[in-house]
Amino acid sequence: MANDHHLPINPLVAKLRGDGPPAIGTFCSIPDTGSAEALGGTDLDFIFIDVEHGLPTMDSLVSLLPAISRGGTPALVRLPWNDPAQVMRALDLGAAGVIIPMVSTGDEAAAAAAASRYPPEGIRSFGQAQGTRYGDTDQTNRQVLCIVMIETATGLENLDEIASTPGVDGIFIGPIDLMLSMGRPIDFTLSDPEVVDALSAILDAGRRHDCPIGIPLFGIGMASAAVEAGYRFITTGSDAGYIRAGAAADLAALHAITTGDIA
Ligand code: 3PY
Ligand code: MG
Repeated sequence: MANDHHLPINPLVAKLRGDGPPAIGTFCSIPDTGSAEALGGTDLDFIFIDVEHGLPTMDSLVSLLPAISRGGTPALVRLPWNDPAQVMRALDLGAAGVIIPMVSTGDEAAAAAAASRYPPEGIRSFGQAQGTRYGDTDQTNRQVLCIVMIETATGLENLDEIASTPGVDGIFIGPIDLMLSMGRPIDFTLSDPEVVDALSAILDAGRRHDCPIGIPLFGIGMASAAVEAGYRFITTGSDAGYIRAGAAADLAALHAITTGDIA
């Protein structure tokens, strides 16, 4: 049975592959439909629902995904692990793609890609609610994104086999887990020379294998370097961070006024 509200395309697919500006996304780390709908109503290119480290759980997706898509913004779901059941569930609930943490080998990347695609390319099971979300199963296979994370020293060693795995649509770097795995101290400025080398190696592999590379920004000050480096998708901020920052900015202004400490 066909789904009667087919989506034409997932705009992120062309964005990742194109040569225009990188796609920009924000973390959804609060499982609330109101805040998710507010994020989805912006001009962001995607929302990154963080089921690995944020408050949303797999159960939250049933309400978060429709809330975000009301604004027309594609939502990618970062799953807690490379588990085919979770991949299929997130896609069935309406995710435009999945982000799989801690992928360290080509085989692990291939497993994630297979879970994201219906036969003959993969092993995704057909469900009537979303099975033909983008028209038919072939078209849906082309429209959902399977993005794997490189964030382990082993993943770095196996960079080429991961970046060249058929069905992998992009690599999102997890710089902090990568540092930990490389035995380096956590440094949110990403200026540790060993980490700088690792990031360039990933970008080079992306160019070699025509695989878009993405990275989270830990502060908007990192944005121009990231754009210049050639990242195809970047994340900035989070719902929780924007609430904190907005409240703090107003509070600071009001404190300045109430204490008379203004120019
Ligand atoms: C990391 O830095 O490890 C991440 O997963 C960022 O999202
Ligand atoms: Mg990580």
